[in-house]
This record gives sequence, C-alpha cells and structure tokens, in this order.
Amino acid sequence: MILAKPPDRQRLCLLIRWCPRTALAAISFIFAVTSMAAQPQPAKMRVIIDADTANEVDDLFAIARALVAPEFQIEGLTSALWRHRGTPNSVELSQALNEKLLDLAGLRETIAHPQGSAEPLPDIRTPQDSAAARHIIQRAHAGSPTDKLRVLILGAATNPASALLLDPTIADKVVFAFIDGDFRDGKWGPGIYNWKNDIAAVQVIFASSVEYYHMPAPAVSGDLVMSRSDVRQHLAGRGELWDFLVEYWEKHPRYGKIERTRMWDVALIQAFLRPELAQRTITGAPLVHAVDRVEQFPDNPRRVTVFSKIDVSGMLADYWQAAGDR
Ligand SMILES: [Ca+2]
Repeated sequence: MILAKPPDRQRLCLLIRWCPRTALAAISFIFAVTSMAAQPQPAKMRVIIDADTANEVDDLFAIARALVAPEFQIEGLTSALWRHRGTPNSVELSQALNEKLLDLAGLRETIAHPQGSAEPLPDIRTPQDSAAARHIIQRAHAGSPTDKLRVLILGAATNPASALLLDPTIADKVVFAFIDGDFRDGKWGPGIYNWKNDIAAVQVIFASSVEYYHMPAPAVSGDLVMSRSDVRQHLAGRGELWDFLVEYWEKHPRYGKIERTRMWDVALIQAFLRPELAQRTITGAPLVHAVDRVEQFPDNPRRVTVFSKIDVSGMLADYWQAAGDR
C-alpha cells in the first residue's frame, strides 16, 4: 500500500510536535529567505540611445560604453540624421552602424533598433513621424512618472522631439538628455553642431515640461579627449566590439589622421552612469531664437539641469575599466 504524502502544513505540525528545535530553525530559515527575496533590488535606468552614429567616432564609443553598462536597461538604439556636409542618407548610415554595433555585442536580437527620421522638423509644431519616434512613445508609456524612460540624445533631436509632438502625454514619463549648445560661467551660448542639424527640435524640447539634462558643447563635453594610442592600448584585444572601435578610428578617412579627438557623446553617457563624475547646476532654460541667437533667462520657470563640469580622468579610467582593463 502506498501512503499519500501528508500536505506541507500537516508535515510542519508533525515536525513541531516531535522536533520543536528543528522546526524553529526551519521556520527561521524560510522567513529569512522570503525576506531576502522581498528586498527591493536597485532599479536599472531604462534608456534609449538616439545617435547620429555614422557622423563622428565618439557616438560609437558612447554606444559601446552604454551597451556594457549593467546600470542601464537599454530599451532601444535609434538612428538620427545629420545634414552637415550635405550627406543625403545620413540616417541610413547611422542605422547600419547601429545594427553593426548590436551585432558585435550579440544584442541585435534583444535590443530594438528602429530607424529615425531622414529629415529635421520643418517647424516647432510639425513632427517627423518615424519608427524611432513611435518606439520612444511606446517605451515611455511602459513606464510612469516614477519610472521614467531616459532618452540620451547624441545627434540631432528630431526623433525625441517628434515623439513629444506626436504624443504630448509622454512628457511626464521621459527624461531627455542632449549635447550641444554652450554653457559657460552660468551663461548659455550658441549651438555648434547638433543644434544646427535640427534647431526646431531644440526649441520644442526647451519649450516643453520634459525633465531635461544638458551637456554643453564645446564647453564641458569637449574636455573629454581620447588619444588613438590610448584607445589601442586599452581596447584592442578586449573583444569584437572593442576591436571594432579601435579599427574604426584607425581606418576612418578623417579620424585616421588624427591622434586625439573629443569624445562629446561619451561625456553624456558617463555623466549618467557615474553621477559623482559630473557637477550639475539647475538654471532657467534659455530662449533659443536661432542656433547662434540665444537669450539668457536665468529666472525662467522652465528649469533644466546643466552638467557644468566633468572629472575627465575619472571618466577615462571608468571607460577603460568597463572595457575590461586590468
Ligand atoms: Ca553624435
């Protein structure tokens, strides 16, 4: 005859009756394990990187750093345009390079990589619809005002600004962080690159209520410089992704001839990853009339956070370590 197993509760009663000490230890153990499981784990930052990747070498270095960061939950890598030097298919070039980087990192199947707009905003009211803008909206609504999606903007801000114009209800569910537009000694200055590629997108973001972080260029982000020889020393042989970065710089028709370059976009990624390496100041958003016509408005109730200084050597050391430096 096969006896049926007594139910758990019944077995525990039997244990308490015959071995009260053992039972007490078992109950304490179960309680401790349950309590540990209930401890809140540090939340990862939900991030979308929006980049004009094929434009300069710094985007690739910034994206690679983000892809290996355990602090980030990358929910998308979207492609952005640039118009400098009249490149007609810039967003396609960025898209192809994004896909290459995801391939090398073994993440192409797991990280969404929708393409962005080929054209900048025609004005501050008209979005450029794209798969990238729709993806930003979708991931924003997957969160909440207490679990915001961070969109780190490394090129023209067309896609995030379009997302906001297409669906203004994402405003309190996203954080935008963007590079370009100078800021020195408490004063805003003109844009030097990303602003030129879509100034209407800049105006849309500053006029919105979206929580906003600004990395000035050329001040601040331009301080982060890498040398080609350091890159080879620290990254070569660390895996396919890092080897690709080394070769990309060395074989690049323009950067291949340059020994040192500014890693603008890396500064923004690092400022988010390592808050202790970037000083912040909160100030009024400027009134941006044009790329080179910026009106100061320190008492503007529209408050924004500016990264006013970075620890360059700290950021470089962190970067090499993330790539597996020993
Ligand atoms: Ca860029």
